Amino acid sequence: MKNNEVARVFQDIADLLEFKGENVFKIRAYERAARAIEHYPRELKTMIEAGEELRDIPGVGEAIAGKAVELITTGRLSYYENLKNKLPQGITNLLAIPGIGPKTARRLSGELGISSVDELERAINEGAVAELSGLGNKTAENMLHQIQALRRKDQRIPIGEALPIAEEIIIALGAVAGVRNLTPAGSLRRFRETVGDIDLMGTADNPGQVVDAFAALPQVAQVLAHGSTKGSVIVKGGLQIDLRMVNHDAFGSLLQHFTGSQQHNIALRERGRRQGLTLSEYGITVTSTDELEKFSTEEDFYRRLGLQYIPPELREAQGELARAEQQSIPPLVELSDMKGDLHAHTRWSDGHDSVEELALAARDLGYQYIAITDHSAGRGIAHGLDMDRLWQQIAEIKALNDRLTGIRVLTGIEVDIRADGSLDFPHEVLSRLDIVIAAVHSSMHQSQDKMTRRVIGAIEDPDVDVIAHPTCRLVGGREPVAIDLEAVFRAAAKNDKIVEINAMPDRLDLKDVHAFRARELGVKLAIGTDAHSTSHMGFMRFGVGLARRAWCQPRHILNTLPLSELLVLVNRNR
Ligand code: DGT
Ligand code: CA
Ligand code: CA
Repeated sequence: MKNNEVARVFQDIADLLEFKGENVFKIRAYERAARAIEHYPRELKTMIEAGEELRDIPGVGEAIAGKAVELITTGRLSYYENLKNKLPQGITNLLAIPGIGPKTARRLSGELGISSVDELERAINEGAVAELSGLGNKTAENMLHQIQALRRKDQRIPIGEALPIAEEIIIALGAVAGVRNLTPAGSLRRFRETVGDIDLMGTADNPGQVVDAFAALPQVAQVLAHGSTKGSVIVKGGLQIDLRMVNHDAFGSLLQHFTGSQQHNIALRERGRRQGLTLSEYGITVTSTDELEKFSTEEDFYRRLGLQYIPPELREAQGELARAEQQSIPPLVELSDMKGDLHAHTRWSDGHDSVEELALAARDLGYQYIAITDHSAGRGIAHGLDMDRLWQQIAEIKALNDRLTGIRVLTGIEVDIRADGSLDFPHEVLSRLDIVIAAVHSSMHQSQDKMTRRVIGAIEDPDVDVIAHPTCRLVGGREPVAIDLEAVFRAAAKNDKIVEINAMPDRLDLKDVHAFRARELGVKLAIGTDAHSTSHMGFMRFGVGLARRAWCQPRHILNTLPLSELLVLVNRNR
């Protein structure tokens, strides 16, 4: 059972206790634990297996730690089951709808017999909910909106789809006179792997004009709200976009507020309260005098609170405030730090472009090097290279390096780790290449034990430099393979091997919390795009965003090294 599932159970418990009218401190304790567990960078399951204490997690007390252990080791929690059994069925689903508190839920269930979201929707459409005394049409309509929003939220959009849409709209709105600072906020700016919606912020001489242009965009399928400073639309394809515009001098607090995360903002507001300050999207109010201070930049906003600037990717309420207070947030890796791409495919295997086309694209991106890592001819991989074709490719790369200036093409391979743990190519071949990345592409349903040994075997092979996409998961698609990442990371650290952050937005593998843990264990990471065409090389920014969420600095990322230092490192075993 994963952390977010555990967190959901504790949040449910909090809601059920509230429904019952229980002690507020007890309710808060479950809520706090749910949040702490949801954002905790390590899987609780792994901690339990390692015999570590869950009580050490801030926000998790003795009683809740015990319940977490029961839940994770047995898959169920008797306390939770008992609680649910004593309450009307389906009540949890109603409580999950924003705006429906325990009191309303009790009436919907008691007076109308509603026990599911679908039943509630039907009752609203039939007018039964509006007829409940004290509720009325407006409340019922609002519930309907919340249900629809909730359904949309269920279908989160991968960042790889959302960011280009946001950028397209930013370009279109940039044509309005007097507009400035148009930028994504929310989870998109924090580089979460999926987003519930797109939040856009900006400033303008005349904010209303920009909102008008927004509502009139050809991409828009439905306008949900249209005011003088904000608008909300659904674009074709079903994604919601919220736009907020203010005058130029108040941009910093607006952007800060709507970048979130909500938990980060809650912690920040709490801190402000202790300083006698009230925080909002409009600025900071000195509580005693009611005087509003405006901020044109986020830097100024954080400085006013005595804090170092906090990069959006870190705003997840995971200790970033304490670090900002000590001015000790490190400089995170940036796209401009990247000196090359270490994972790319050409027409030699299943890519679309030639080695030369990739090399020139890499040079255009300002890189010093690109590694060509086509597939080996393992079973199940189309057009993998056999030894003969690999030698031909190496000769082509050698000739290319003699001809091209300003970019070095590294020879490489994405060698398949077979089901039995052996590699597709022998030492004689692998030792001739600049860089060897190894990855699993088949037999993905092996037991955790077997898979873990399979990957660690590759890590211990002296010819292997990098383990690519270690969990094989696909965002919103294939589940990760069963693998003990903690053990993989420890083996990588011990053998001085590199683990990949695969930047392809469908993969993002390692994911943020795992990259965080790998870095903590001293594992060196590499960001590879897994490009199958020159256009995919732009995926690097997604990998960098993910690495930043894992608090990575340039020194944690192999391919921030200049060519000369990189070559020393990957050739150390050859
Ligand atoms: P998402 O859209 O689910 O991927 O996540 P976010 O973080 O983008 O959340 P969203 O779009 O609901 O709100 C954007 C930010 O606005 C959020 O991170 C914090 C801030 N915010 C301000 N007021 C509220 C509020 O009343 N509720 C929520 N959820 N967020 C708020
Ligand atoms: Ca959002
Ligand atoms: Ca939003």
